[in-house]
Amino acid sequence: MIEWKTAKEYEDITYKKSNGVARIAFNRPEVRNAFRPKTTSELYDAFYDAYEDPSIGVVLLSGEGPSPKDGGWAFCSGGDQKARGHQGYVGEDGRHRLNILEVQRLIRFMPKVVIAVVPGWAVGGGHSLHVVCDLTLASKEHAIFKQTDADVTSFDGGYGSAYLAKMVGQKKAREIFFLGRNYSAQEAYEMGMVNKVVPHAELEDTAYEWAQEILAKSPTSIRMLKFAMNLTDDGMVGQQVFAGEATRLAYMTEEAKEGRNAFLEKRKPNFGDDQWIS
Ligand code: S0N
Repeated sequence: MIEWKTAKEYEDITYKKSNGVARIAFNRPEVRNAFRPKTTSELYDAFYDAYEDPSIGVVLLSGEGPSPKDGGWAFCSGGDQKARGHQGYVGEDGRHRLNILEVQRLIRFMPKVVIAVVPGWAVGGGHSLHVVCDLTLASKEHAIFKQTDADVTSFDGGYGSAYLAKMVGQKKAREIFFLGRNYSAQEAYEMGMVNKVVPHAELEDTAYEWAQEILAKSPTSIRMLKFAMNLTDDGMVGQQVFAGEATRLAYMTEEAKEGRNAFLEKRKPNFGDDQWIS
């Protein structure tokens, strides 16, 4: 039994923590967990908290359910089409935004593992979110993967499509986007975009177990490996993020302490002899 503690109250999402794991879940099951600008702002806020909290090493992204209307399960059905205006999604302040892309970038660039825990529909921008997560676990009975972007003229030409193609291959990615069919958890697993198909009743416990296994590993290794695997697909930004971690490691050396201290003490640094190792 996982003892989740609510980390912060929100309207459109739930946010909990337990033993090094954060759980963020869409909480609009009556619209298949579609995101409106408020949902996205809350998601960003919760992800940023998990990003900054040194006790958190793994984040689970999921969807609450079932729907009170019809009992259906969803991870996320993408942008709320009722909130869609002519330049993006319109919030209570009347402004148009495409701020789900900022959430995607935070998931991609946070030095922690993010697992998509898919209890039902993963559709449109919801499908893209599972693609950008590091790992995906899916409900055997209820998860369905589907891309409707080309049906509603609201398409993700970034990670959601181009990175998906790296994951499942060009032909399959084009089929997913051009035909917009439904794929079961097992089909998604066979394509290489799901790590494990899990009986629905065991989904959350399995995700938590995977998180605990990861938390037992070396944190530095995990973040260097995540950023190393991102690097070639993320260009100069990938290099920047990976190099930031290299700088962090350099800060931990005697050499770096000497460089800082020499500046503060207004003297020439002495980095010592025999430091030019091969
Ligand atoms: C999810 C689907 C397949 C489920 O079908 P099912 O089980 O038959 O249920 P429904 O009866 O259709 O739905 C139940 C209720 O939920 C509402 N609803 C479902 N999805 C949405 C939605 N996305 N927006 C608003 N409402 C939704 C239904 O209306 C219904 O309500 P009632 O009972 O009141 O009628 C099926 O529902 C479906 O196909 N949904 C639409 C999926 C979709 O087209 N999503 C949008 C796709 N595009 C994106 O997500 C944007 C991409 C993106 O993220 C992006 C990319 C680049 C730049 C920016 C962005 C960005 O968005 O910011």
